[in-house]
Amino acid sequence: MKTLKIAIQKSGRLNEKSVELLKNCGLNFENYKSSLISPVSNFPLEILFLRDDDIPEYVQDGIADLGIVGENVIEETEVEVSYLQRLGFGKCSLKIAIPNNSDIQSLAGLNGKAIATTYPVILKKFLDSKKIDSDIRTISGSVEISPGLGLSDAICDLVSTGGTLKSNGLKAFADVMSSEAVLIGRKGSENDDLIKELIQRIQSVLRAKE
Ligand code: PRT
Ligand code: ZN
Repeated sequence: MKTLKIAIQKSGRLNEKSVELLKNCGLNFENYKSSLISPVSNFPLEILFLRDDDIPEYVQDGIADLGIVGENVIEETEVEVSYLQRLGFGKCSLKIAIPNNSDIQSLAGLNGKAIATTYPVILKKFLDSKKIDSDIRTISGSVEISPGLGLSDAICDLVSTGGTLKSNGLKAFADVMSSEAVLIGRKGSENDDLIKELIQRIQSVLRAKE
């Protein structure tokens, strides 16, 4: 019998909820922080623990059959995968934010301005759709300190409580996308019997939570 592989985040904001969801589906597995792969003893499934950024490509390329990852990561990596199920956790929004004392007043005011982000692909599409031409500065983290350092006029970053923006003297200015954790698979994988069985279990866990 074939064994499916599901990729989930190894550590970070989605790890705990992903593990909890799979356990609530009745799947038995060890969750050692040191292991990268964990077999499920009562379902033909192996769990791969990965950096979230790698999950969409692993699924697209067939290294994993399924993945749990934020929609923001999928959109940014521009992969071809099927969205199988929204999971209701990891909710956040990708927003453009500006310093509290900024003189930018409208989206058009972002023309010619520097925007720091770790999401250049999504930001570019958004700005193009609004016919705005900004200088997108791709950085790998700590985006929120970049205006204070004089490195950018605005940022584009994920926001959940808004606390990070506030404590850095920034205010939300425009919504780019909203995101939550989703179950993804390869195109067409929704027709696979084992995958169907797993989706049904996930859906009943989600229904029980409503
Ligand atoms: O190590 P790995 O690469 O796997 O993890 P990571 O560091 O890239 O991602 P991680 O664990 O931080 O986030 C994983 C996913 O959680 C993201 O891709 C989103 O889909 C989702 N998520 C939900 C968030 C947030 N909420 C969130 N608030 N991801 C990041 N943040 C950050 C944000 O970037 C900012 O720095 O939290 C800060 C803002 O939070 P608030 O509450 O102050 O607004
Ligand atoms: Zn990441």
